[in-house]
Amino acid sequence: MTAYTKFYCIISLVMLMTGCNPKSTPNLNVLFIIVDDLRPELGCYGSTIVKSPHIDKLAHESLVFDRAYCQAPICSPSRMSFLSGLRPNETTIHDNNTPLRQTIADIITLPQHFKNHGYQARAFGKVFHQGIGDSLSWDFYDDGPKHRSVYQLYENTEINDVKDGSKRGRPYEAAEVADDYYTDGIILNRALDALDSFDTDRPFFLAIGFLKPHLPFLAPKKYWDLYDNPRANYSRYDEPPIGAPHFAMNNAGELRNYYGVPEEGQIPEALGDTLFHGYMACISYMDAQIGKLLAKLEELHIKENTVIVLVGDHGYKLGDFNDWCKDTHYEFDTRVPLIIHHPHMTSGRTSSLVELVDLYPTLTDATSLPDPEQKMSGKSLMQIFENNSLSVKSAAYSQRPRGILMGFSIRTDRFRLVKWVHQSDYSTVDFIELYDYHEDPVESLNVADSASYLSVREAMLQQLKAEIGV
Ligand SMILES: [Ca+2]
Repeated sequence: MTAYTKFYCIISLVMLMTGCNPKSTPNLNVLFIIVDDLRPELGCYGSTIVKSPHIDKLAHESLVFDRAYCQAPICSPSRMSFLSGLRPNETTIHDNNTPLRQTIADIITLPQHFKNHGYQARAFGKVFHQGIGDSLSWDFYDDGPKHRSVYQLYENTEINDVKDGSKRGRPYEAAEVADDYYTDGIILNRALDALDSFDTDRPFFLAIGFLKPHLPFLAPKKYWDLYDNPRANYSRYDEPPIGAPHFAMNNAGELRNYYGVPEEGQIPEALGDTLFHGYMACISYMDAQIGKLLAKLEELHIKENTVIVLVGDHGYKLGDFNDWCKDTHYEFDTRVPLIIHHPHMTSGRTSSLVELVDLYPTLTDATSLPDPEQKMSGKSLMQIFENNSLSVKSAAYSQRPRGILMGFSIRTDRFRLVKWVHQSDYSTVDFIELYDYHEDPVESLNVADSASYLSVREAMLQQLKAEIGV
């Protein structure tokens, strides 16, 4: 029982003694907002480039986690982890195609747990990965529309007729259309309808999966017009870490699937400028939808009874490390935005190390539900609301395969170690990376083989073994 749960029990006891029935206290709703491929590129995280006023306003009323890390730096493995409360080595899901129940058939997912406790559980957009949604988790879910289904300009829809069938469409678009011509406006409308139609005598667990700023960067032109060559104001780190293995980067693999992007070699600077602009435009577009969602909560007078979580499923590189997109163990790809608004708790920010796998026990704790009778690999973060300097764990972990290898990363307050082992035999170590953020905040140098770091390396390997078993 955490301090927060104890607090709630004491309140309930006082209510009983004073004649109030605690059962008349309604359970808190949960609004769970997952944003696809959003790194902490937000005003509330210090970005001076992006315009994100609505998320910034939410952050001002919330606890902002400055050091939150995903457990896998790509979409589905990350989501499967935090929606199940298990780590990737426990879900054994490392791709975007494997359905949850194929590997952990009897798991009670986070939304399913709330549904089992009387909540109305609905999902719209990309919550689980699209196409492999989990019907047991919800009363109702709709995981459309897809990323690539809503080009608006003829020049881009026409590409579908002329491009190589293995290619996707153009990686960006700015059409003069209303918000709901593109994906996130459509998802927002479905979410607003859901909020209007929930029974008012039962709490809800509403999950919204916004698709932007995931590729392709499609957003109404008015959001592109908020920026004028924004990359000119961005200081990027051009080179990957010295001493890192060649396979650590992902070579912009996902981006190269799109029309007009070279299949190898450098991403041209002019194209990079447009893509950077598109990522910022898509954040502002998604941010505007979140503004409408939060305004609806206030209009319905339910914000005061609702826990709101906003999270990115993993980070992103925008030419950083001479690379694009996600899928590495480095800070750009594993560090995510995490904002939790609790109507009964104070706002603020914390630099406590936390993981997305902590969301499941945090939300049960935040709503005073019991934990499910199954393994929970995360920890409740509710105590951090009471003491924002509190440390609930000493490290964050991530996992990602690369070819025949599997990479396991441990990130502590000061260091990150990545251990690359053979997938067929985890005892066979291929490569070790170690970064010291006090001496090298941008991960420019792998010091794993430096004599002065041997004791750090050994201690982190032991901690990884103890926690993850590798
Ligand atoms: Ca994603």
